[in-house]
Amino acid sequence: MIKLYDYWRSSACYRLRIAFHLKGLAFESEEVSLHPDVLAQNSDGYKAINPQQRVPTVVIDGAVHTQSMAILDWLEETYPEPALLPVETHQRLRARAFADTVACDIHPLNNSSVLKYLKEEFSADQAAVGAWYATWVTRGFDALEVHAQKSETRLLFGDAPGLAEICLIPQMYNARRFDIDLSGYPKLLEVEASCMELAAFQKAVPEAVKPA
Ligand SMILES: N[C@@H](CCC(=O)N[C@@H](CS)C(=O)NCC(=O)O)C(=O)O
Repeated sequence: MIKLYDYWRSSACYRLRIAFHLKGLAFESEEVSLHPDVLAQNSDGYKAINPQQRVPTVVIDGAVHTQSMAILDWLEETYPEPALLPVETHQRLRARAFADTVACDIHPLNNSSVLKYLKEEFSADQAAVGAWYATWVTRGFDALEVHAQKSETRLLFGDAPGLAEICLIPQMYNARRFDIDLSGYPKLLEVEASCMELAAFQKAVPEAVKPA
């Protein structure tokens, strides 16, 4: 059994929830609340588990691991079916690059502790923080829409979801939370709609796992 230190609204946790469901793996979640009034990630107890004070953390066979993309790599190596990457090497590379655009270029700039730092250290008001968020998400999505438009399949790199969708769908959820207009990304919206027809995505969606 895999243990996931999880927060319902965390997009990095959402990636792992989707992937575990796609692979058909059982996991149990323990909440680490990132809510601004709680900030459980900064508690001494959680810091002892994850010194970076972020989610997700997983415990696999008693071993503690962090970083969603590294955990997704482990997952693919350990449970190759169903595959999360295309077989053809250039398509594999493209799928990884698509996922990295979210995980390396969009998400880190929009992390809650980064936005908090902008407010606290640079006196950014809500409008400035919103503009910061919108800038990085739209620059990333503009590029991803161009790549997605080249796809001739139902989803991004085939007819089944993989690493690219696992990263994209949580970031789109996150963008809506910040009132980003996604209407300029028709292919991304189409891919999202197709993913949301699948049980693995439905079960992982934040509202489905939100603690009562
Ligand atoms: N690169 C990390 C990012 C983890 C991350 O930034 N998690 C966010 C939630 S999506 C977090 O814990 N934020 C709380 C904080 O920074 O205090 C991964 O992919 O696992």
